[in-house]
Amino acid sequence: METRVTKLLGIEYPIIQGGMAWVANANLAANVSKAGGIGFIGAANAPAEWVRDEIRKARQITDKPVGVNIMLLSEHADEVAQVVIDEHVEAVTTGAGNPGKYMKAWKEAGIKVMPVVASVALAKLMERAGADAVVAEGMESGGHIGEQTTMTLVPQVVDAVNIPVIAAGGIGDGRGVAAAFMLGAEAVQMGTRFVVAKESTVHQLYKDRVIQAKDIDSVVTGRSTGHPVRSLRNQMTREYLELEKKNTPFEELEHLTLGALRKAVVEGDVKMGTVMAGQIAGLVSKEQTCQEIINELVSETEAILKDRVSKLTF
Ligand code: TUI
Repeated sequence: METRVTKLLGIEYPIIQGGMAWVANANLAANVSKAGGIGFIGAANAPAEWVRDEIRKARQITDKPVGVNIMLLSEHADEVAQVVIDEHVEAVTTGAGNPGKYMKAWKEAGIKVMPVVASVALAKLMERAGADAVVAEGMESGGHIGEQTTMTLVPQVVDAVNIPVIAAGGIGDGRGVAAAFMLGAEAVQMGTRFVVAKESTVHQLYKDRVIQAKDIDSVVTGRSTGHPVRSLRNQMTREYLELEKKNTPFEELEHLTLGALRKAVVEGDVKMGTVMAGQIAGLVSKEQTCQEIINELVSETEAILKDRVSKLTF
């Protein structure tokens, strides 16, 4: 399973754990790396010192490469951008914006830079700015999303750039990994499947909600505010979508979601909290260790690529 991405990052398998806000801490990221993929600590809105501590904790768990995801809407983004340099992080992914202003400093520090993009235009811009790879993320993903699906976005990005493309959004098992490879991706980024990893420290009620989710259980709130977010349907999303229908002002909507992700992840409030998860939640059915998840993904993918593809007749 060697690709340009495994060679770029010095990892065994082309499997990346998405840097999920509040969920992707040192424990999750380091255990994904230890299992042969690569984990990303989600900096989200956290202060830079939290990120530094998590990087150091991850180093205690594994000497394999570990990454940090920088959420560019964060007021701490500038400081976090410096912390990843100071702490010699191997790789950075970015979300919810254009990381152009940090690229030069990261490249000079030898960091592998892989911006998450939701469009061909941003992918091309990032290649020109010196990105090592791009993560093409479809709207099947949980959290903050773009408009295109993974099925349509990935091949268009693959055609538009020469750097390797990592597919994200809607991938939950070996069938999804194999399909991403068919679209031209050289690695996958997965979030929802790792939310329920044994090493994931999210509240048990959050994990249970993901495991119980059916195919149609995710909804997108915030389309009216310009920050569309996919999460699992609950009382909060029902109230939010009602208010959006009534053209409620931005501030009032913000009030409903303020701190809501933390409420779900830390306190287990799956009614009024934001239970971010992707559309593939319906396929995620059990808690497993990061090693079990990665081993299963690899064996499923290999079996499909060997068996099913070779048996196709035309
Ligand atoms: O960033 C993500 N997923 C996230 S961030 C997050 S925390 C948050 N919570 C509430 C509101 C906003 C953020 C939870 N999940 N994924 C990567 C991603 N990036 N998806 C879409 C984009 C994106 C969208 C527009 C990237 C760039 C962009 O435009 C860039 C530009 O300025 O041209």
